[in-house]
Parts: sequence; structure tokens; C-alpha cells
Amino acid sequence: MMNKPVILVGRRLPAAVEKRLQRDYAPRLNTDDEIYSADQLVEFAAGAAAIIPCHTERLSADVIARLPDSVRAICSFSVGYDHIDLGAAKARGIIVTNTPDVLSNATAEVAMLLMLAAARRAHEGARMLRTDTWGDWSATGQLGIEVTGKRLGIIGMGRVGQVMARRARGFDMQIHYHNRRRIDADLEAGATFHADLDAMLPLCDFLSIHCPATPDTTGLLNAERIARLPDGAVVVNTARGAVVDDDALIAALQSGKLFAAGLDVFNGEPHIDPRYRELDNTFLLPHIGSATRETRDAMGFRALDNLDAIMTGRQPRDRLT
Ligand code: 8YV
Repeated sequence: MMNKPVILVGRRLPAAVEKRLQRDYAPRLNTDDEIYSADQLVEFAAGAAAIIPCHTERLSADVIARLPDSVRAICSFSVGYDHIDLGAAKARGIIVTNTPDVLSNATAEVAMLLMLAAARRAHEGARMLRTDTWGDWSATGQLGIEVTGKRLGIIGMGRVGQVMARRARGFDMQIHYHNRRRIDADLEAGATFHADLDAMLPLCDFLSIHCPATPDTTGLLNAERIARLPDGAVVVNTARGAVVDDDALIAALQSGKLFAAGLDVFNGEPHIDPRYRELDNTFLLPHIGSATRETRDAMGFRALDNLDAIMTGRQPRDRLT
């Protein structure tokens, strides 16, 4: 009988996913769940046929150049792939895959949660109860802004952006979007396409970011663009922290230019810019967009489906390189 291929697994994965890995492969599991350094990734990949990283493992050009020749595939447990240098992987003939589709609902749910929580000042209200500082009910206290019927601008109308639009329509929101290209009319479902992001921004009472982090989108939401939003707008980010210029967003939250922000992703995770914590008009979550039991299982199985295809010489469904 042939030896099972060795698979380096970057982090702890859901039990059912690790079980399937153990059935079909010889996985090198990360039982401590500590994030591997570049050197550890290279060392632990010795003899491995593939790596299953999360977004926390940085597979830079340098790391990829140092990987042993045995590594034929990187099957990421994530839809985002900004942690992997695709050019370097391609140059070495390493196939890279991701896990699209299966996390769209979970991530859009968190974007809705952030939008509603930021608009209705949920952070301040929850803190009052937890610290027993709820003075008294008042007709003029704790006023937020209504989400229903407002205009929502979506940056990045891919899978998650489209689900977000659908959920927001349940709140009678008018949907505007900016994308690299216009999507089909049936997927648009009445949403207004803006080829020019700057032209869309003045129409956005709420702005939700759903585009990938690429060199083109790094710092996309900067001071000039925030200035174009209506006064009192709300910004939501479930994509990547890199898309936002933190200095600009924080200044707009401090000055009251923006009413609030709901953020699930940050530059420098898990060590976020401390100024976000000091602001009452931020609602902050620790990168839990895809963190449901159903979705994390589905992400793991999708990564393994890709791995199985590569290991048996078939075309993986979610091939990036
Ligand atoms: C995941 C994500 O939790 O899939 C992504 O790109 O940002 C998250 O939903 C994470 O990346 C898992 O590696």
C-alpha cells in the first residue's frame, strides 16, 4: 500500500475536518494552534505534499522560495489570499486554492450585525448595562440612526457583497455598488452600478467593504474618499483592514464626520490601532466573519475537496494559480 501524502496543517481545524484529513492523509496537525513563523513553516513542510494554511500563516515570496520541492499545493482555509504570494507560488509550479462561496452567508451576517450595531450605538448601550451605568430611560438619549430605507454603498460586489445586498434589501435599503466590472442584471437585482467609486461615495449613508486586499485596494478608503461620504455616514468593514487608511478613518470618527464604524478586520491583527478602542462610535469584532460552526466545517471540506483533486491529478474547483 502507498504511503499517505503528508499534509502540513497551519492551525487547528474543526474536528470533522481534521478527522477526514486523518482518514485520507498523514496530516501534520498544529495541536497547540500557535501561529507558525516563516522558519517553522519551512521546517515543518519537509516532505509534505501540501500545506493547508489559514490567513494567519504568511506564505511570502521568501517562504515559498524556501519550501521543499515536495510541496505541490497550498490549499488555503480562507477565501482571501492576500497572505499568499501567488506569483511566487506559480513560479515554483505550486497550485494554490481558496474556499469561496461557503462563507458568503456567514460574512454577510456579520456585516449586517456591524451595520445595525454601529447605527444603533450598540457598544455604548451594552456597556451601560454591563457597568451598571444606565442612568435612566430618556426620550432623547442613546439616539442612533435608522438603517431602514437608507442608501447602502457596497465596495466589491462579489459573492459576499451580493449576499449583503440581498440582506440589506430586507431593510428596504437602496443598493449602490462599485466593482471592477458591472455584474449581470439578474445578480444586480436593481442595484446601481458605479464605475467610479468617487462618484458613488456621496450617495452612501452606509458604506460596506467587501473587496479583496490587493495592491490596488490598499488604503482605498482614505481621507479624500471619506470626505466624499455624506456627513454622518457609517462605514462597515468585513473584508481586510488593509483596504482602510486607519489614520483617516479614526480622524473622521473623532471629528464626527462619520457617525460610526463597524469593523471586523484590522491592520496588524490581533494588535489593532488602540485609538479604535477609545472611540465610543466604533463597534468592534475580532475577525469572526466566517466563524459559525456550519461555515468553518464547510470551509475545511472545501479546502479538502481541492486537496483531493490535486492529489489525484484532477482540476481543483477553486484554483488560483
Ligand atoms: C477566515 C477570512 O476566518 O476566509 C477569509 O478570507 O477572512 C476569514 O473568513 C480566515 O481567513 C481563515 O483563514
